Amino acid sequence: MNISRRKTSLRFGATLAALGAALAVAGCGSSSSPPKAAAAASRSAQQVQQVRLEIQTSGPGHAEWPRYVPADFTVHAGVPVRITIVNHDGGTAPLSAAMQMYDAVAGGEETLNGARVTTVENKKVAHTFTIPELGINAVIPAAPEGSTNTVTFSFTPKKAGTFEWHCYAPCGEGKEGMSGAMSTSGWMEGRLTVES
Ligand SMILES: [Cu+2]
Repeated sequence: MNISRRKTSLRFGATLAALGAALAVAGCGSSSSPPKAAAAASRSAQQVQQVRLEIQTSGPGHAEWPRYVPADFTVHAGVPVRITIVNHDGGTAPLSAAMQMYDAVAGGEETLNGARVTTVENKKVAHTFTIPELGINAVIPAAPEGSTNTVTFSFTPKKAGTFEWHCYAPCGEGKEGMSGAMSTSGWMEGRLTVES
C-alpha cells in the first residue's frame, strides 16, 4: 500500500510538473500573440501624421495681422498627413479674379466641420493654404461670428524637400490686400518640410 501510494503520488507529481510545463509554454505563446497584434494596430493608427494649425487674429509682433500658427512644420514622405486648421478669423477675403482657381480644393481631400467639401464660395473665403509646387490647395472659409470653423486637409507627401506654402486670399494690407501678413513669412506664408 505504501509503495503503491508513493508511486501514485510520484505519478501525480510528474503529471503536475508536465501540466505546469505545458501551462508555461501555453502562457508564453498566448501572452506573446496579443501584444504583437496590438502593436500592429497601434502602428497602423499612427500611420496618419496629424498636424494642427490655428489661424489666429491676434498675437505678438503684429497684433492685427491674421496668421497661421505654426507657420513652419515637418512631416515624413510616404505617410498620409492630416492637417487640421482651426480658423478663428471671421473676416472674409474673396479671391481676386487672377487667383480664383484657389477656391477649389486640390491635391488632397478637405472637410469643413466634418463634411467633405471640394470648393468654397468665393465670397466666404477667408484664407487658403496653398503649396503650388505640390499642387496642394486647401480653402478656409471665414469663421462664424464669435466662433471658429475647422478644416481638415488630407494628402500624402511623396517627395522630400522644403516647400513654401502661401495664402492666396487677399487678407493682408494695402490696396490689393497682398502686403502685411500676406508678404511676411510666419503669418500668411511659411514652410512645409518633408523628410524622407
Ligand atoms: Cu490669409
